[in-house]
Amino acid sequence: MKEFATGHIRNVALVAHHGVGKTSLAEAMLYQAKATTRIGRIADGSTLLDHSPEEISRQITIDLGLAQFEFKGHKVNLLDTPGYADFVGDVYSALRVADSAILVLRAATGVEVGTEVVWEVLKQEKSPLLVVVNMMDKEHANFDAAVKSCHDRLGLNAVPAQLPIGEADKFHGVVDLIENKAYTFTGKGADEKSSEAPIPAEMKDRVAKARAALMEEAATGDEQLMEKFLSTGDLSVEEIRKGLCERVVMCDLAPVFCCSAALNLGVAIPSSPGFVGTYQWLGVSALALFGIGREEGLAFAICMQAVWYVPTTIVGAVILVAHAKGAWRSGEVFDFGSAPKPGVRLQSDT
Ligand SMILES: Nc1nc2c(ncn2[C@@H]2O[C@H](COP(=O)(O)OP(=O)(O)O)[C@@H](O)[C@H]2O)c(=O)[nH]1
Ligand SMILES: [Mg+2]
Repeated sequence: MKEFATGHIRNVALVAHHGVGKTSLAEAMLYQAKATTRIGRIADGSTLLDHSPEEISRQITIDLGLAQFEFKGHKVNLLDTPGYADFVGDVYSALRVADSAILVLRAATGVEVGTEVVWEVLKQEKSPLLVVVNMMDKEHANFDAAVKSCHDRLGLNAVPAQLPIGEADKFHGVVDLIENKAYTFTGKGADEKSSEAPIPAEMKDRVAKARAALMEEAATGDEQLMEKFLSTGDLSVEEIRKGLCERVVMCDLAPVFCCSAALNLGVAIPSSPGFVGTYQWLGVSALALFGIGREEGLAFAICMQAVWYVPTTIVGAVILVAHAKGAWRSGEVFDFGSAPKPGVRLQSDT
């Protein structure tokens, strides 16, 4: 197996209420990254992650699963957690070793009871996170209401980094607010193709307003950026990324994206960075990766790494190695299910 330096490994946990599409999103990301040649479907019991007989018959995730893929020279370990409160222990395990989290919401309901449960764990573990509003294709999908529910019910500073083009059966594209570009979809699933398109005329005002809000949020943590934003009303794409990175790392802000995981719509868009699963690059190590590796960015990243990420990464690596003994299966998907819980195994190993 190809080896990656620690700095090129990302551990990302998918967390949410049950049934909102975490496993489907993981499957679509694995497909987009070419880690698999087909998109597994929950209904067919053909997913890489929900593979035990009980998970297939119940169509739910029961055990914490780990899948990996390579993206832009980085190895991404995705930790797919179960959504039922009975299994919340696995959410703790995942977030303890993850660098960052993707909080998935259902577009029609926004924050749900299970979201509130995982939110408590996210706060406790101080996980930098992004939000993905999934199921944008479903009836009653309402992106704005889902974002609002993050503010109202979680007190989370959720800031759109994308806007959907159309909702429910009209969902057919996204506007990337960072790059100020629009993408529309043709086809779905394995046939999905995104291509750049003009921002729809009827969305221009809304996009301008949302982008200004995003820029203001990006500028808020950085004096120089704020000065530039106040004097010119504008920031470059790199400056927006830099400002967002710093605030995401400090858990001050969660950028919000949207997609339809089961249909593989919006999971990846052609321009960089595009791939929702790797938007955790907005996290600490992203400072270098996103080409904003200026001296101050790197110094900040190194400080954060030393204070927090090095100890947690080491602990995470030890736990993963302890559990992985003999458990890697074909398809490079690792199942925690049959292994003892982290800590127990770790103790007996030492
Ligand atoms: N229409 C639609 N269905 C979805 C989407 N994402 C997931 N689903 C379906 O919702 C159900 C639950 O999905 P799953 O990935 O198991 O959710 P999890 O419990 O959060 O892992 C499955 O039947 C999926 O096919 C989506 O974006 N659109
Ligand atoms: Mg699942």
